[in-house]
Amino acid sequence: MFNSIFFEELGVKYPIIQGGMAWVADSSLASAVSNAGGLGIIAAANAPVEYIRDEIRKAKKLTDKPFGVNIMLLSENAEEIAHLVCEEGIKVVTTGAGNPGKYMELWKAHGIKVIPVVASVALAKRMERAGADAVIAEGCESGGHIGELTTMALVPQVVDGVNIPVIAAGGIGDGRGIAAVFMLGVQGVQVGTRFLVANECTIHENYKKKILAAKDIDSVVTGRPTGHPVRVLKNKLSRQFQKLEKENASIEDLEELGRGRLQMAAKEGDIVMGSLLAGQIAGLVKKEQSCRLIIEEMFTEAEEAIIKFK
Ligand code: TUI
Repeated sequence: MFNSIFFEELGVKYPIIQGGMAWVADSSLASAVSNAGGLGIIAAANAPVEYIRDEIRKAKKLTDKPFGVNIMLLSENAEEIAHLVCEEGIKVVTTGAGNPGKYMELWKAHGIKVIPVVASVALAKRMERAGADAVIAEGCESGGHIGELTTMALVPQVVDGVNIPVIAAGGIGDGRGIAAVFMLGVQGVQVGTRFLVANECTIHENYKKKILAAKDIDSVVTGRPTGHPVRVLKNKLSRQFQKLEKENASIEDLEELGRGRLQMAAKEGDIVMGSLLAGQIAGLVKKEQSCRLIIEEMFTEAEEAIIKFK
């Protein structure tokens, strides 16, 4: 029922992309998603280039299915990663937190499918003109760095604004969410938060427990004054951010407070002073499962949701 020519051409069974979650989306998660019939993604974030090369090579050993790399454009390493994906023969690149226009020609010359994450119609149109193969329209329900619009408002406007496939992201955690955004005209979904608790996701158990215990109102957006708002689960760190923001602290002080916090949460399991990136849909995520079960369950539910209305 949820057939998508775009994903079929990529050799991907289910129209689902795993979010390029910084310090979370490694070769273990990406290969498990790809082996389960979705499109797995390794997040380059601001990790050292050699670490990302190793992760790409590990993923190649773990799956013979296509997988992609997410490039976080605010990273100092973005340019080097842009070349690395060409050297490593990566087939799909997703980008976040910026405009990847300057790399587009390079990636197209290497036959890479480019799928930028956009948070506005204007950027979606610019990306289409620059040669993007599809765009991911990401609403502010998402975890991590976000734009202003909700998925419900952004997605249909992007669908109407471009002639390339649109993939929806933000607030999609089960099959009802998939069915809903297909009604808005998309060809696929990107899911992050639900994969945080996948068996194959290597983040610290403490982080997984926080996701499983989260309620609907447990996330908050910090960092607005820096120009890079980020949705996280509430904890001592987020409260410190809010306090500094209220006191009109300098951008340097806010950035200093944020340094290294993703690794602290994901790798060390510091759920008090680490940055627990998660979407608003965390409240819906109640069980740890394999990536295969997550994907199969979500698409079965989506079909059931549609059949109800037939
Ligand atoms: O990129 C993400 N999510 C992320 S990146 C990240 S690491 C980070 N940590 C602290 C501060 C900033 C980043 C954690 N989570 N999602 C994709 C995304 N891209 N969401 C929103 C956007 C976006 C926003 C504005 C893309 C482009 C844009 O405008 C660019 C332009 O030039 O118009």
